[in-house]
Amino acid sequence: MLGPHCGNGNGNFPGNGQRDIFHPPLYSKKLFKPPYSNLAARTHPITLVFVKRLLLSLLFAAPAFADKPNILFICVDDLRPELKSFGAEYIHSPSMDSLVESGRAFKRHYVQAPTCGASRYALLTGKYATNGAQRNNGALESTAKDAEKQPFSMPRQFRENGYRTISIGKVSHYPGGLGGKDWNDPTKPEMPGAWDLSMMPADPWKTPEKAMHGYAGGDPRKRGVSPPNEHKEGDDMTYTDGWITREALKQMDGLAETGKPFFLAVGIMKPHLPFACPKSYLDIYKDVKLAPIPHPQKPEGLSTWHVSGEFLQYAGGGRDPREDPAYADELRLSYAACVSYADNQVAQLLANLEKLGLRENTIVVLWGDHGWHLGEHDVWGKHTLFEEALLSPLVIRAPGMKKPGEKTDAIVETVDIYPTLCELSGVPKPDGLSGKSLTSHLKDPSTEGTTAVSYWQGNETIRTPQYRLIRHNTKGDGTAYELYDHTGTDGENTNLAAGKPDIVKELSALIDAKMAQAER
Ligand SMILES: [Ca+2]
Repeated sequence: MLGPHCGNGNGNFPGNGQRDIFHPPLYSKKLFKPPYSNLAARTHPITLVFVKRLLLSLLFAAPAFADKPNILFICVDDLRPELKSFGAEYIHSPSMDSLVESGRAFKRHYVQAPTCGASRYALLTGKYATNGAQRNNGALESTAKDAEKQPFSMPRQFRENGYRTISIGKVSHYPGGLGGKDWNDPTKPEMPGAWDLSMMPADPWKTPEKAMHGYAGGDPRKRGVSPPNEHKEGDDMTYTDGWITREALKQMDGLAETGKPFFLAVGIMKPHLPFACPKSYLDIYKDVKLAPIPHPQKPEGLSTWHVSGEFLQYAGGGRDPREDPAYADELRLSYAACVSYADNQVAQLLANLEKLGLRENTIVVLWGDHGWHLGEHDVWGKHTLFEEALLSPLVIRAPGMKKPGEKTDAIVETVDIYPTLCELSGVPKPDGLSGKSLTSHLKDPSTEGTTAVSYWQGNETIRTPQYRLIRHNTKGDGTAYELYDHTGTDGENTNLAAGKPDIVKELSALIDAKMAQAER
């Protein structure tokens, strides 16, 4: 199962009198006090387990865990580093930027796979994928069939060490965490034992599968008919992320009352296709003049270029962004609007954390599950091993961290997150994790990074400070590789593999050495 259905201010935090940074004028304010009593969110039977555990916890409070930090983990689907604080000056992203200002932004964070399910598999298991089943969108669901063989997931590890764990929205691959028909089968959890509660408030769209690609009014996607972008008038509840945030705020309120440490994961769906969000967010960009798309030409030689199949299943009314610059810019601004819509969800989560007095005892992670080509290399989508598809934003804010607001250029990977959160929380690290803790980077942003490996189908790549090597799953020698030098501004357009066999050999061996860590 490949990607077609899967596609995604600056200043200080409130608490010092600057709460207004969470209320940019063009964002809807009324959602900051959601009408929880009207909530009719879909809840699967795991909720019953949660309620039972909640009652038990009230009877048997666990003070031994009370000093552990909470974790608020925010996943943003298909978010490339298209944020003002990451250098995209035209983007209105004050809340994510405020997190950057008070935390540690990793400017060179690479995902393991340029597709939702496989990237999240690496995040949630902390392991590189070593076979095809772990490299596609069904990675968690398929490995969960034999729970004994599935790596011990991060939320399960926290849950078994005193944490209450809740997932709202798209955290694992399927929003709500269930596989099967309509992504809605309670007998098919993607990560058995991981969550006290896992849900997707899909109400207007009926099922998580329809919500994943939902339009205003509860309309689901119709392949070949529905447009790639839509911006109807309305508040945040017009589209899916408003529902996810409302439920997440409700759950955060409840968690704050338990007195136990929590691991609350919130999966925001935008800017994943379709680029659909309220018109007010698009209006932010009405006067923006975009710079030309960098290197929009199709690669001439061997590459992971593709025909943009995920994008082309939407109906553009006969227009193609690869041939129509005006349409390309329209889509780029729709993506930007969806980033701002996602940003307002982050705003509400952070503001609620503040309101509940939890900021000083909560680790916040913001993570994009992979990048996205907005026309670079003649691709509209992900699913390549180019920089555009593999680079995503990662921000970690830990209580008491040194030098907040200083960014790091160190190369880090998604698999590093699991051991980092274990170390910060005093939760034991399971054996066999592929990544390395990033706590040294939180202490000192000048700490050197390592290298990052990624994979897509049978092809593999490694990024070093200077090079990217891509190793294709084809027989042969120099023709099976792409080697790009990042010293200059070439942008992965000149394949140097044929002239640098020693570098190719060295980096290819490094891929093998790193991937071998997953076999331990
Ligand atoms: Ca994604």
